[in-house]
Amino acid sequence: MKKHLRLTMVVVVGALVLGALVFGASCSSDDDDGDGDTPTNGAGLDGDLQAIADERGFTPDDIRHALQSFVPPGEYDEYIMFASGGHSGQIFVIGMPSMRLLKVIAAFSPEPWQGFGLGADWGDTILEEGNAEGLDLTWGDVHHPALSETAGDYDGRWLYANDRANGRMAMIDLRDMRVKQIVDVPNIQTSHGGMFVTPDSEYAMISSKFPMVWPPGDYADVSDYEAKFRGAASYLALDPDTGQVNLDDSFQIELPPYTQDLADAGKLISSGWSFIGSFNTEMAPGADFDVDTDTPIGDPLEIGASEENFDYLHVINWKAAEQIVADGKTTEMGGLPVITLETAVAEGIFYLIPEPKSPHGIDVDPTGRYLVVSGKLDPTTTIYDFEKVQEAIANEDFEGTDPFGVPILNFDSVMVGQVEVGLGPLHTQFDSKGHGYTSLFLESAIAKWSLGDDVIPSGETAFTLQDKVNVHFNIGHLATAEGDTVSPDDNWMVALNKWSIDRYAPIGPLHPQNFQLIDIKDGLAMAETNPMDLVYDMPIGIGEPHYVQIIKADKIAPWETYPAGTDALTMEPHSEAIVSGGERIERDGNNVTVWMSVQRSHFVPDILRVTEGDNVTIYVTNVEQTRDATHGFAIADYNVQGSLEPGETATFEFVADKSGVFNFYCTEFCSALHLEMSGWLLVEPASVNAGP
Ligand code: CUK
Ligand code: CUA
Repeated sequence: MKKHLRLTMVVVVGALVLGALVFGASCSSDDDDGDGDTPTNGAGLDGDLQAIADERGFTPDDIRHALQSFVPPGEYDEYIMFASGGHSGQIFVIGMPSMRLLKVIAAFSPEPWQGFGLGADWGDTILEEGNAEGLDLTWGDVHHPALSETAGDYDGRWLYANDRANGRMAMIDLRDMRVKQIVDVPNIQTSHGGMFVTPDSEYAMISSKFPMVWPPGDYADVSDYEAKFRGAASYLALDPDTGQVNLDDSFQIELPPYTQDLADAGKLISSGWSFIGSFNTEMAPGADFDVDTDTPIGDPLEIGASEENFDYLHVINWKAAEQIVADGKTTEMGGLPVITLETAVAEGIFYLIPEPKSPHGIDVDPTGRYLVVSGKLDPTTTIYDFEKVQEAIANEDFEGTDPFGVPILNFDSVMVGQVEVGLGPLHTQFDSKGHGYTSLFLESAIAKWSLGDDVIPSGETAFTLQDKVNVHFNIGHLATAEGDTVSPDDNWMVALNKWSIDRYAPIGPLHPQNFQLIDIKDGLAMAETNPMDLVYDMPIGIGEPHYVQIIKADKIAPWETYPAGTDALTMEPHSEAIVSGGERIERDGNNVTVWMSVQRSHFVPDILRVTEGDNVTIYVTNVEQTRDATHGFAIADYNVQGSLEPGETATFEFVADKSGVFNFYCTEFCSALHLEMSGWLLVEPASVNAGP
């Protein structure tokens, strides 16, 4: 394996040097350096490099792709990709174009390395915050990460992500790339249309997926779906200084009991609006089961939900909704002001647009003008023009209302293009030159197509297919660099594939997910001269990522260490932080409090004596300010483990309910004497002190 890696490096590094020479001489087939070697595969290499390329069976394309994505040892990637971790409940931080995994951010699930949820206060506090009533939730299903924005551009401050399974959201501070908040969003049970951040990070949007009994907390049978179930669109207000969600300024809008799917926020001309796709506007609950005959009665959900040819794109004016909330025309539910469906219709802030059969993605182009939806069961991508949407609303150009009185805009009045992209279109991303890139799940491909005349390069025809590239396999989302901003970067795209058959060495029935890096440089040129080019495969063996956002690395300014004595939960000085020499132990009845320091290579104090049944609180400060000097604090047989970054103070609280002598140790190999970095927790049996 080592040899394999080294060879690759030699080929690639060498090729960089020689490639310049060879291309500089504008001659790739002759013997440039005069040493008598003759290139054999047309890659323009010579000497040892050619021999290595031949031995390893590299084609000229392989070598070119290696050069495109390779980042030399010690150098940084240009982009950081934040990938949802699916049912791992985490978020992955990946360098691009090298596709190196840099970090796993714990969010909804306990994570042992960072000690998230294993005894240290920051993780325990946050996980508890996200607990549904009476239940310790220990996982989430992260689908859509969303970076904070300023003027429609990623600003590198915060990251949000939804929990598809439990209707929650997490907020991550990019200064330390740790989760700071989990919110169990009121009035929704599951979530899918989120997170999406409005262009100036006013709100993080999240909507329900499956409608729930309304008002929440009541009980109703699914046969009462239409009458008793509702969805909700949530606009979670973000604190402009901390990025945290402030529920006091947040609100929701009641939605019909359709299954709301993906969502996106408007930008530039569509700023102040939001869009949510939906399916199952048939309101089919699924098939009941006859227990006498053991057969289903009626259609399964997938059939019932696919009867109609159109579902509805929800078009919501959140800017106008703010005023309705300010005017108090809301109903309080679950602690949030809710604009009822009736009010939303009466106030003219909610409209529907027919969208072809069982749509999935809704994506707003960088100009904010084009709204792109794709029907999973329709081989076309449909494009609406926001300007025409505004006209239709102003002219009341409706083709009726839905069963809840929501006006349905005339499809033909607002639709400006349909592109036949291929089978199973799901999601669309954009470059800055008027192109959409749509993932084709069934076809395992990406289609590149052109938007309207006002944004495409001259020479291209509006709303036509330009190019296709195969991916491997069953692509879900895709993302372009800076893709959800008002100015995408026109260079890289990542395909997020669900299946990876035959792409990697067999590792058993569970295969990795497959990220594929695709070159879309010079996105402005015609496809014949600049086709999309598949460059690199990256396996992901930790959950199922759904979506990623990709930001220029230099837009983020992460801390190198925490300022001395920082509470990672608040990013403020910890009230119990100490400096070296400030260590102490205090006892007050049954409560034992320890102020402990850690540094290479010792804990102070390193012997702790408590009595069985004591409430133990240990404030641990990593008193180092050296970058990367991380220590851990783990207690054997007590299920306690935490990671302490330089400068961090964390609190470990537990009841010493088990007597005995327990080793504690540093879990990071921090120094030459790391193995010596340990101590003892002596829990004296209660009876010893019980007295006569
Ligand atoms: S969804 Cu996963 S492939 Cu949750 Cu964004 Cu479309
Ligand atoms: Cu500190 Cu090992």
